[in-house]
Amino acid sequence: MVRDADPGLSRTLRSPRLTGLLGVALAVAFTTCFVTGLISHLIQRPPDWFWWPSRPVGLYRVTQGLHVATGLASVPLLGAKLWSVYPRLFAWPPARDLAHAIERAAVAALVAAALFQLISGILNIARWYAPMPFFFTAGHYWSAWLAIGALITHVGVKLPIIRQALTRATPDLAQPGALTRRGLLGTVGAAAGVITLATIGQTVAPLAPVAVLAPRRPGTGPQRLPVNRTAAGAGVRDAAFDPGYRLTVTGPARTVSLDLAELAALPQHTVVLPIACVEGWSSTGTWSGVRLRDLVALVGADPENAEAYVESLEARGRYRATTVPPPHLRDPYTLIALRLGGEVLHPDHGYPARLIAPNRPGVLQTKWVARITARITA
Ligand SMILES: Nc1nc2c(c(=O)[nH]1)N[C@H]1C(S)=C(S)[C@@H](COP(=O)(O)O)O[C@H]1N2
Ligand SMILES: [Mo]
Repeated sequence: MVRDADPGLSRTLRSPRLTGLLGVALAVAFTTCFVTGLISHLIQRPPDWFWWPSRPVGLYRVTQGLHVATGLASVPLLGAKLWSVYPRLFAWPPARDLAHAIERAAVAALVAAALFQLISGILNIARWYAPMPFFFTAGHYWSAWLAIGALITHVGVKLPIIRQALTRATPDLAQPGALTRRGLLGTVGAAAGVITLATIGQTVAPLAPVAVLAPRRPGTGPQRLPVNRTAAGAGVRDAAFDPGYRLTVTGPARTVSLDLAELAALPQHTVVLPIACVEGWSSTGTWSGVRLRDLVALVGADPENAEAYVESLEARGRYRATTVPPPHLRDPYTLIALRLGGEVLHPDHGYPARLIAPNRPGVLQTKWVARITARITA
């Protein structure tokens, strides 16, 4: 027998059907979040079999926007789901038999992993790393596998109950004047809606004015673009403004070192592309500069079959270098940008030169580029 703190409320509201409906919403949100997160992970650490195109230019903006939005919307859903079953989470004795023990262990793992996912994700968006004594990306990634594994186990174990709860409508037995199941689901849905509306404007520009909970919004910051890491923060101010600055490009045939005048004398191109940060914000800019494929051709690599290792003036830091894979290197939209919105790049946006490529996470759009090494891949 389950003891309950508030039998009046819970006898009417808590039911397998309520838990089942919340569970379906949560499973959809979590699965979307998992798949989009996995895509983001694979783009950043591509195994040999993985291939990510350079078009459509804003695809990553959509997948990562969904990742963060579904994660945030899961907060009220998970809260309500836990509320709907919590007397049973503390049921005594802890296990009736071995099967029950395994089932409960899977639930414990699922709850722990899900909470860990949501909390670490939110801390990362808020850029509050102090409570995370581990590298966020690794912790968030590995616990995602734990969460999805536990979720699949949980759904498998509960399938008969889920099926019954979802096919057989049980009466909505509220006392007169009390909260009904429909009312509760409406409230949870509204909470998820408000959270989405208050944050989605970080990537859906027309909703930016109502994105009151978004740490970064499109159209804000120097040159109307949010800044991730500043030039001062990266310790590159002196190197960026050094008159001796050269962009060094190395390829199979030769190495060239180009000063700013020489870079400006090469054919210039303008593209409209977003920075789409893994943290869920994105903002479109109008970038001008030299095509990466032109630079690579200059040092004797065939741009159709090459990749480029792009390094920053930034001496240390996890995001000081990146590899541009063949689809992006080939793409005429991929630039070493010198200008943003018609002006010389702001120092915080990567002056004197930064990488901007279509359909790539912001974290791979290297700022303050100093060196490019082209390698033949075919
Ligand atoms: N060298 C270097 N480039 C970098 C970073 C960095 O830390 N160092 N941060 C990246 C991240 S996480 C993002 S989202 C984009 C943001 O570009 P912005 O600051 O011009 O908007 O820059 C990327 N380029
Ligand atoms: Mo980022």
